[in-house]
Amino acid sequence: MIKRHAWQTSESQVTPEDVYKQRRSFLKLGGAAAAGSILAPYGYAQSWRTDEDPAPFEAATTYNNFYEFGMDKTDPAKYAHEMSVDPWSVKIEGMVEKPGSYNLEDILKWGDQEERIYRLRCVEAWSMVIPWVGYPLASLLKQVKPLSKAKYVVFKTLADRKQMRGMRSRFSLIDWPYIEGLTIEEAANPLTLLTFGMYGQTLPNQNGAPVRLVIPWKYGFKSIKSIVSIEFTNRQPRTTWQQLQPKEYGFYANVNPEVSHPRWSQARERRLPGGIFGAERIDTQMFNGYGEQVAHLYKGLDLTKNY
Ligand SMILES: Nc1nc2c(c(=O)[nH]1)N[C@H]1C(S)=C(S)[C@@H](COP(=O)(O)O)O[C@H]1N2
Ligand SMILES: [Mo]
Repeated sequence: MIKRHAWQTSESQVTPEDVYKQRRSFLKLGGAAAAGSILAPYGYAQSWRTDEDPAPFEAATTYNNFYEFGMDKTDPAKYAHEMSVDPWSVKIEGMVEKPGSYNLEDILKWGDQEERIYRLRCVEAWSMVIPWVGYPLASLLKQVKPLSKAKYVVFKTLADRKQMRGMRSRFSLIDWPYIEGLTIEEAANPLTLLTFGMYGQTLPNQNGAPVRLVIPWKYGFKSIKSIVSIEFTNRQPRTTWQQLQPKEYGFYANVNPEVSHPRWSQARERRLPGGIFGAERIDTQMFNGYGEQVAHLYKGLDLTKNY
């Protein structure tokens, strides 16, 4: 069975069609754990909450940020197929009991796959509701066993100019590879999802195949795609967006309607994809609405300074 939790965005917001139309290809994941639990049938309530409509599969897979493939929202859908994701392995490095290079097939088995329907709030002030499939990153931590001196986890995306045409662009300002990081406590929080699928199928390349993070209480740029390295360290890393603009993007990047981006307010967001009259504007919630699960992580921290 797919586990559900009270803090999830209501299951009624994803249509059975969206899930079942796409889910067959999830079988390609191969791992018995993955396929078995994903395909278990589950019910859908009929009540729809118009303020939290899920993005149709089409929208979530054609409006993307994945700068390795270009800066336009439509570039990843056009060019991410040029990346080969099979075979795939992830290096586990640094302050950890079981370092090594692990095949995706092995990593898939390290946790129970479940569906998580989360709001994704981009720092650019748009958001979508997306049904992801994965297991808590905490399950991976249990397998590889970080040493007690490890205080941070650093993630890196594949960086291959041959396969990623955005990297070859002369407009690219990023110092590749794309790097993200979390504190060990954030990494172990049950909301932090190591993600292999969406809408009941394997992740499309443009959404970060074959494995990415989804951290729903932080701005979308923390949810790093196509991960090839997970490193444990005692030093806070300089993340990609921090390196580019430290005054605009911090290490924590918790969704916070009260801390404006220097160039725009974060108080409201456009819920995509929107209808014929455009996207609805809604209030942004502290921690993207997940405060009950994560606010304790930031006790005593000044969130206006640690943005
Ligand atoms: N490697 C990598 N990961 C990335 C990005 C990127 O450019 N490169 N963009 C981030 C941003 S800004 C957002 S909003 C989300 C978008 O995820 P989605 O396209 O699956 O909705 O991915 C994040 N992960
Ligand atoms: Mo974003």
